[in-house]
Amino acid sequence: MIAGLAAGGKKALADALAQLEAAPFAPATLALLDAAFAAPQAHVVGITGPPGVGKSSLMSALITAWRRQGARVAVIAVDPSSRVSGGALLGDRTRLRTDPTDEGVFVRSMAARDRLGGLAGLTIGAMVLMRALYDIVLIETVGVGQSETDITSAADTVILCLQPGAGDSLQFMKAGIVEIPDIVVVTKSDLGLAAERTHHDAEAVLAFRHGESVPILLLSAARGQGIAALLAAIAAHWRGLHEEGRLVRRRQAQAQGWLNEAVREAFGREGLKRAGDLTLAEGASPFATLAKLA
Ligand SMILES: Nc1nc2c(ncn2[C@@H]2O[C@H](COP(=O)(O)OP(=O)(O)OP(=O)(O)O)[C@@H](O)[C@H]2O)c(=O)[nH]1
Ligand SMILES: [Mg+2]
Repeated sequence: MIAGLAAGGKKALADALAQLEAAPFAPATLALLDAAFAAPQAHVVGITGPPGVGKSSLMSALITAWRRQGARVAVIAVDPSSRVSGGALLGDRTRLRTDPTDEGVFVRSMAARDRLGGLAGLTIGAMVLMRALYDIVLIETVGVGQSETDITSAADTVILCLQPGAGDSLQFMKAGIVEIPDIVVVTKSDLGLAAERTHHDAEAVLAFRHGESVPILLLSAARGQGIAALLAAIAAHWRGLHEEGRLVRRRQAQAQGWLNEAVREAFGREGLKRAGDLTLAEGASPFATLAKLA
C-alpha cells in the first residue's frame, strides 16, 4: 500500500490526505494509516515559537540545505487561527520559498481546530503518512500558549525559536515549556545586540532545566548564518534518539497519547473510562486499535 503511494508521487499523497480529511475513520483510511505507521522512515522535526519569530524563513533555509544533501522533505504548517479569536493570526503561515515542480518537497497547510495531538485531527494522520514516504517531515506550529507542548506529541526533535529582544518568549519558558525543546534557536542574529542578549537570557533560563543540556544556537535565516550548526544539532539529536531505544519509547508514548485523545474525542471522558485498558503493546498501531473500537 505504501509502495503504491510512494510510486504515485505528490499527487497520490494529496489524494490520500483528501481521503483522510473526508473519512478519517473509514476502514480504508485506517488501513492505510496502519500500513504507514508500521513503516516509519523520516525524522520528524517540529519547529515552534511565537508569531513572526522567523519559523518559515528558517524552514526554507533548512529545506534548501536538505534538498542539496538529497533528502526528501514533507512540510506541515499548522494554522491555529481558528483557535485564536479576532483572526489576528489568520493568513498563510508558511511563506515558504520552495520549487513546486520539485517532487522531493511536499508542503501542506492545515488548520488545527482543536489540539494537535488527536488522531481525529488531520495533522497526526498526515504526519504518519508523510513519515512513511519522506526522509524528513517538518512541522511548523505557532506557539500560542499550550500549542508548544502539542508539538512533542508529533515530533522526534523539537526546535523552539526565540525572538531577539522578546522577554515574553522567555516568560513562556519559565511558565513550564522549558522541558519541551530539544534545540533552542534565537532567530534574526543579524539584529545584533538584542539577539545576543536573548541568547544569554535563554542560557540562564535553560540552566534550570532537568536532565541533559540543550543546544542554544544563534542564527540568521536572512543571511544564511548558523544554519549549518543547526543542521548538525538536528542530526546529533537524531543520532542520540537511536541510543538506548529512546526513539522507540518516544514514538510509543506519542501513539499512546493519540489513541487516548482519539477515544476521548469520539466517546467522551466516560467512553475513555469504559474502553478500559487501552495500553498499546510495543510497536502496536493506534489506528488498528481505534478501528476495533469504532
Ligand atoms: N532581520 C531578519 N528578519 C527575519 C529573519 N528571518 C525572518 N525574518 C523576518 O521576520 C518576519 C517573519 O518571518 P516568518 O519566517 O514568516 O516567521 P514565522 O515565525 O513563520 O511567522 P508566522 O508563521 O506568521 O508565525 C518576516 O518579515 C521575515 O522577513 C532573519 O534572519 N533576520
Ligand atoms: Mg510561518
